[in-house]
Amino acid sequence: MMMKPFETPIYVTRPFLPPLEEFCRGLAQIWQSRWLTNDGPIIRRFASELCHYFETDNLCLFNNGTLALQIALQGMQISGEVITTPFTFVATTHALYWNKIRPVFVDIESDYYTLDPEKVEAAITPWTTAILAVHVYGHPCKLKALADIARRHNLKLSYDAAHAFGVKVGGTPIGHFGDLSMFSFHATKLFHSIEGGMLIFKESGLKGVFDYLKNFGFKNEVEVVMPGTNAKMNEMQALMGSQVLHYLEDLIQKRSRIAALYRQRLQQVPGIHLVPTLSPDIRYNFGHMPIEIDEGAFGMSRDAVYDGLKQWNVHTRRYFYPLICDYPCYRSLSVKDPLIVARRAADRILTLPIYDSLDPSDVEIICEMMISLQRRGMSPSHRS
Ligand code: T4K
Repeated sequence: MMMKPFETPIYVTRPFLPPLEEFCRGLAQIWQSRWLTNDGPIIRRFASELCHYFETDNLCLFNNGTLALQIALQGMQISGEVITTPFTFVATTHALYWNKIRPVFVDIESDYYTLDPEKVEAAITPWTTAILAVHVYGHPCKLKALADIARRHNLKLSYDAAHAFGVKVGGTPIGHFGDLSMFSFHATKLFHSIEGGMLIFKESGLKGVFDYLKNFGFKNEVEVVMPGTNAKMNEMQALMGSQVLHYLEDLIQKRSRIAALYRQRLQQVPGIHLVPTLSPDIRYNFGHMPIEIDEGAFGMSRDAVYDGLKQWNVHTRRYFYPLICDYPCYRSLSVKDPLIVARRAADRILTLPIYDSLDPSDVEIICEMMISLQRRGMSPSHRS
């Protein structure tokens, strides 16, 4: 079958937007109050909605996830070496770098691409102070094993939960695990506030520290108690977040149907490897749709599929290629672990379009396109 390109681009994601009239009603309140930022009424309401959603008071909002994580590390006084994953968005490592912490990259496990606890334990040195693990694609890390290592070695355990809003394990929101979790509310996320970030943490004493650090260290008009920065969320962001929150369950449901359709259409395709079904006690958020392409069995490389789909106006992404340790700014770090699984994942994973408004018939076409690419890849003329 001859495939025709989509007339309008299909992106890896599109942000959900609440009905415009609903957002305008919120904007009218902002116009009336003339309170735009610095702990205004909407951000306070948004924070309390999130406290309710996450069943905690230990929560702090920021203008983006990267600064939230930087401030988290600073506020917890993490230093020395931190064991982390190279298979993540670059901001995870940048947050360590900005705190003058040495990232120690270790490998991931092959099912869900999260940190491999055995590799973590093997990498501990006298300088190790913490583990920074990532619930990549919203897949929960090996929570119990990591908690056990952290406890035995007296290390802080922090999670980059940028992808994991809405994920629960055994009914417990994912932010409750470890000492601290950072969530990103960027426009490309399932849950967003245009830009935004959040920390959830165990130790209630950290709230005051994080509040100072995100607001220049101001205690009052004349006292600055620490050298903070400016990482405050504003009222427009909070308004968007507060409204998107009301639609969250519906968004997850819609995405779960898209993911099921992809799985059904792609599971029999030779050379396409789907993420194993998550354990039934995990409530997943379907934030991403990663697949692995095994070049030998599929007949075409992941990059060729990426290029082929692009010609048909389907813009997939190679989250997360290259590995962070291969970026020039981190290449000088010595990496002892051969990172076999992470390298394979970075070379093979393609993240397919998934968002609430993606038309199921377009998902069918995207799958047909991949199958058509495979036929082309298998043909002798393409191979020669
Ligand atoms: N830790 C992890 C594990 C993360 O993944 C991230 C962020 C962070 C930390 C840091 O959190 P933040 O500081 O960002 O809160 C995107 C996002 O910018 C980034 O937030 C995200 N991770 C990362 C995985 O993806 P890009 O450069 O791939 O995004 P971009 O602009 O190419 O957007 C992807 C597609 O989304 C576009 O092709 C079209 C669509 N799109 C995008 C935007 C911004 C829209 O339709 N509308 C939009 O407004 O980084």
